[in-house]
Amino acid sequence: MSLRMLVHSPSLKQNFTLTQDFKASGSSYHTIELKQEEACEATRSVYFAVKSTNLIREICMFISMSITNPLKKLLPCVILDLDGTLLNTDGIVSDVLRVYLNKYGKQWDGKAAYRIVGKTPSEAAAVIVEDFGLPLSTDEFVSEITPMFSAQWCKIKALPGANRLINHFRDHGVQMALASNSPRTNVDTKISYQPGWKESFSVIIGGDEVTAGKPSPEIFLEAAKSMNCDPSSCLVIEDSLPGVTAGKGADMKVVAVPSLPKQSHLYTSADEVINSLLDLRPEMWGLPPFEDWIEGTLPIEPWYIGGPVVKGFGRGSKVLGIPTANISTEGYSTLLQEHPSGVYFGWAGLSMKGVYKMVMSIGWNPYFDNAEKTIEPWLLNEFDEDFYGEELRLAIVGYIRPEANFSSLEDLIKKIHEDRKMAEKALELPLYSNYRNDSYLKISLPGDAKHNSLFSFPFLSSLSVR
Ligand code: ADP
Ligand code: RBF
Ligand code: MG
Repeated sequence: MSLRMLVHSPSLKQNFTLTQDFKASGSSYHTIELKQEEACEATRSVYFAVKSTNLIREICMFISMSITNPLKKLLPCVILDLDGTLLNTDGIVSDVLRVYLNKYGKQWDGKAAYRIVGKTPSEAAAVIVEDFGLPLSTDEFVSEITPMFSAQWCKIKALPGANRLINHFRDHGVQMALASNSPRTNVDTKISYQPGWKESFSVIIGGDEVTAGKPSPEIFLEAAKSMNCDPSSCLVIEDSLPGVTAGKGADMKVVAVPSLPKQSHLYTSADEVINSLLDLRPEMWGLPPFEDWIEGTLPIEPWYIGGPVVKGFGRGSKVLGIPTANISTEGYSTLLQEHPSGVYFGWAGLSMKGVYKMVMSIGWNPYFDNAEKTIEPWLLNEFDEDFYGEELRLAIVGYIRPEANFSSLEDLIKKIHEDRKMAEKALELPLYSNYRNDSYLKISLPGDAKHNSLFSFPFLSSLSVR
């Protein structure tokens, strides 16, 4: 599709006519790459995201703004939070607090996590000491807990999509800053375990390097200043509410990626709320689009999960006409915590039967608002009968979209059938089809010696994650 635009540049006192082709990218957005040869001495690129239907007015406004300052750097700068945004810190925080509170005869139930996310260490400590009625001062608590946290930093994993995002922006010359409420030395230590991160940021600021941490905008304003970037040209990516408040207070664009579930309705001041870094569309913010989406699907680092098929909510076939073979999530809480909710696809190996294409959701099924995070794999094959109790192995190789709510059951069903089509087609691509032969899926197929041993010792089936 071609788009003709009349663009006015107040600074150059001229009108320009630009013709651009739409380039399909992702599922529901089109990307336009605009080369501004007419307006600038050097060729520069600006990226736009438009929903296929509208927004031509918005495109013209955006171009007009860019050409107003033709000599100014056009690509926005990106400011990233660390804990909960790039690093999966939440699991470590819970693990440490569980052990620590046990010493005082208290139980960590995860609820306090909602009150400490995004806070500075001493603010978070005050919340814990008060909530659990601990018999010590905030400072004493901090000095006891700090070494326990530090011992875990080497184990913190990058969140899904974090390395992809950092590499993408670095390779496209987008300036990035890291702005964290954690003290600077903690930030430095934490990122030292993540290859390539330190060199990717042109600015790193810790909470102790400013007079007030988030929600004060100071840390973001400081980061923008150090990058020589106007605050209005900065995109902040943040998981916490204090961080979003700080970003908006700094007059920046803010994309929120809440790290705790079922919180997105609280992030009303953010410019956009996404479910995970996999859902970021840089072109919506004038940044170069990701180029790794293939036919509406995103290849991911494959992950594996398996176990005996158990009873689910009892509504897959009955309510939706879409059976989903649930596997027991017992023992997989870490694996489930590590993977963002969403719609994924891959291959499913079923003992005694074979290997099939599979599309699944992982999460809380917003339409039904489940209390528990579950995996709902739909095997793309007609079976004559149920297979409860059989060993099911999944290789999850690609991502399609975040879980969504729908205004009717019909809409949910329609969308799941679209997911099915997309997965069925994508799994034919060599990139994904090769995993069909993964030995993990075949370990328990008939005639396989390992199959027999697995089923002679049923307890082994609970060890099937790798
Ligand atoms: P539940 O709520 O117990 O998971 P569902 O209505 O979702 O029940 O149906 C899932 C069950 O249906 C699976 O456990 C499996 O035994 C059976 N089944 C039959 N065909 C399929 C299929 N194509 N994909 C997944 N499960 C299937
Ligand atoms: N449930 C939702 O509430 N929102 C979704 O976006 C959603 N997407 C799904 C996509 C696929 C491919 C599958 C298999 C299921 C999806 N579900 C979703 C889950 C569905 O609600 C669930 O399978 C039933 O509730 C049965 O437990
Ligand atoms: Mg089910």
